[in-house]
Amino acid sequence: NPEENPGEKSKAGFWEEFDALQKLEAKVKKSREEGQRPENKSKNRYKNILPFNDTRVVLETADPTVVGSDYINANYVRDTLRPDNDKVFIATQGCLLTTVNDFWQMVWQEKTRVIVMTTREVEKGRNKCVPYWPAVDAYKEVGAYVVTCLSETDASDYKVRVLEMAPLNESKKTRIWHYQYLSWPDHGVPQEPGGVLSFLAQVNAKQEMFPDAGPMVIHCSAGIGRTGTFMVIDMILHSIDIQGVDCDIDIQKCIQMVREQRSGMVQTEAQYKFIYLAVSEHIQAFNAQKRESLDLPPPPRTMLKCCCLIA
Ligand code: PTR
Ligand code: PTR
Repeated sequence: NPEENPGEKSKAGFWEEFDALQKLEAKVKKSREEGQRPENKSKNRYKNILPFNDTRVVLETADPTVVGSDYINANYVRDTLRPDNDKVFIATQGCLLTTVNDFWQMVWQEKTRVIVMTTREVEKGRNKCVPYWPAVDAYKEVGAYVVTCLSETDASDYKVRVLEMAPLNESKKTRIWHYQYLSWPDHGVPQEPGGVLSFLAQVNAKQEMFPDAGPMVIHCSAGIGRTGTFMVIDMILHSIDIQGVDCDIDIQKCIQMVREQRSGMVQTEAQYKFIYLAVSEHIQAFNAQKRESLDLPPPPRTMLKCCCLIA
């Protein structure tokens, strides 16, 4: 609806749209066979959060004699609504002790250079993800690889770690950037989207420094709630940056498309609303920047309101 203003969308509006998505999701029937294998049970953090088979990441170093050894709870996710967006993500759960080596195998084979972690290791006294990286200046052997932490820097809402990864028996090595967002409140959403938007800008700037890099890996605890929220925001922002604010922005459709690749992406109505707020704020910033480059005066307040219309 072109008259809709996300900032003013009624509570019922968000609830209805999110509820419609939940009903559609219940109808998706796709195989999760690999995740359901008894051999892979210990590799799933939550027994009800399993990857679809058709988009799952298959580990290349699997032992063909060991059933399930090519399995990790991770899916490729891309914006299939926009063929011009060739960015591929991997969405995955927070590592368990049993999956740390598999996680690093995935990072190596996929040529990932940027890892985004949107959870703390422990929240409300519950383990959300084991620390799969070493402390600063230390190293950690992870299966066939060794990972060293070269540095750790604190930013306002996040930490950045520069890691170096090398196969144990080869001299080649790769740097990997680990961005951990720390300001996501337990069981909630941030009050305003500014922190997440500037975090995403940093993460994307790093990813773009490596044109040959593989998919960015994003994870939280289950790899669906916060991970889905970050991915959907990123996809929509990318569309706006390429096509301008007149492009067709449909948050509900975008979530549905992403859920066809990993189920349950965007878990709560609050996360759904947060995506609206983030997109709205980005549109305002985008328009302000455009006006500045055209040397136009700032718009009057009513105009700003129009600028955040979602078509
Ligand atoms: N289905 C869960 C619930 O309703 O509690 C979804 C959920 C789970 C939402 C955990 C948030 C959760 O918190 P966190 O993202 O901090 O793990
Ligand atoms: N069994 C958990 C639940 O439904 O509450 C699974 C779960 C846990 C789902 C965390 C989502 C969660 O949030 P996130 O994907 O953001 O880690």
